[in-house]
Amino acid sequence: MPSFRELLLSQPYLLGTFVSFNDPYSAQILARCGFDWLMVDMEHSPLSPAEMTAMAHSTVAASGGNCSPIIRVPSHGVEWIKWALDSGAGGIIIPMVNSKKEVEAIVQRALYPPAGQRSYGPFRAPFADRRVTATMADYKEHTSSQVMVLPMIESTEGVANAEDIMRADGVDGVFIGPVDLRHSLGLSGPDGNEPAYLAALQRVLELGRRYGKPVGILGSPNWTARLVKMGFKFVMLAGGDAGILAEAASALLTSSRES
Ligand code: 3PY
Ligand code: MG
Repeated sequence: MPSFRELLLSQPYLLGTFVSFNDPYSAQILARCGFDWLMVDMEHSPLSPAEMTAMAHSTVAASGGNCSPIIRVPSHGVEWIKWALDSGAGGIIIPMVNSKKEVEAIVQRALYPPAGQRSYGPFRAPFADRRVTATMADYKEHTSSQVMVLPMIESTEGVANAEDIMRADGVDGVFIGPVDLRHSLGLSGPDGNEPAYLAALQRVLELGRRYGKPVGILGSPNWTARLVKMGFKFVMLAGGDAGILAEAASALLTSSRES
């Protein structure tokens, strides 16, 4: 099965969503629905490292390797980055990265020597990547070389420092958090046509093109086609497991009451 990196660099765009239930079940269901990737969200859900690891492995198993788990860590801390990567996931998304100093520290935590200082112990990685054998000896060669380090740009400071973040060695692309970015611009909601917001998106997209690194974003379904046309290479559909369930349940009740 191709890795998330190989898919992202070869396909026109990838569609994902996020999972937040403290159990592999929603990841299994959504992984079977045809999403290219699922973000396991440790930032805004109180997932333990053990739950995150089970959700990542279930995503791979339920989809036969066709859906890649990408872990959003809750902060830049070395423990989170280590646990997320040791699950064998295809990448990490790191929230609120605002400066060159922050991105350099993240890369140090995510990469093995000589590029970084990651410690070796991917005991659970064989369950996320079939190329890794039980001894894990080949994890370094197969999986770690494919892992994507994806800092989030989601503040005016992050946009101002976007070039430093984008071009940092060890950074493989960036992910825009539109809600936080819009809050930082004094706006609300997940999307909109305000010139300051569109200029921020265009700036990051232009840097992505210049440095040959893919840019992703959270997107509402009615904005997805437009985001892809603008140049976003991976879109995380809003809602996630809880939102999709709530929306489907409301629609079911409404149509049942009207039938
Ligand atoms: C944001 O929009 O701020 C996000 O973090 C999206 O996941
Ligand atoms: Mg955010």
